[in-house]
Amino acid sequence: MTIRPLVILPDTRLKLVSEPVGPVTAEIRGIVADMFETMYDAPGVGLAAIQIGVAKRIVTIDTSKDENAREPRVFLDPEVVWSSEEKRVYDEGCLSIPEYYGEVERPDRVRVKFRDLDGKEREIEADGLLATCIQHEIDHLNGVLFIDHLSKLKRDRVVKKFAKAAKRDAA
Ligand code: K1U
Ligand code: ZN
Repeated sequence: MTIRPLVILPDTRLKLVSEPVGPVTAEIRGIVADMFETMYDAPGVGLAAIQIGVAKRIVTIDTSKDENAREPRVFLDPEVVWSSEEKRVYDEGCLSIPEYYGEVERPDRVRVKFRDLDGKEREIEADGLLATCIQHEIDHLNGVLFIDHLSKLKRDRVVKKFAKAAKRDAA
């Protein structure tokens, strides 16, 4: 298992639409293991494969509060099949946009269809942080960032700030 470098804004790979996973091979299992290693190290509660530069529809999540009672979840090819009318606002962060937070409104509960690491089709109903996180991660699979849900003014400001930092780091 390897901690992989995170893809950071304004890297254009974050705008890619990721590809379906296909068969669950040893390579896919290796990517998932590296995603958990990277997510726990960051630390984060979720990660989409594109955040380590892999454009496949793979998501890892662990919203447990206790480091000694981990609840790792893997979602392959996840799809929201139902969402509640009720909304919830959460001050979201993103490992690809470090130290920036913004309030995003999303459905409070969602039903998500996905495959597990045995390739078995499953469905869960999520609420609370898990619902927010899975929607944030599915957005990543479609090249959408949480800042795309903010006003143009806020989005432009943060993109400009990270573009400037990237330019400075490259010099
Ligand atoms: O996808 C990502 O960039 C990971 C992101 C997931 C997320 C967080 C909050 C709302 C929606 C989605 C993060 O994990 S940011 C870091 C974070 O929230 C956190 C880190 C340590 C402890 C608790 C939370
Ligand atoms: Zn993110």
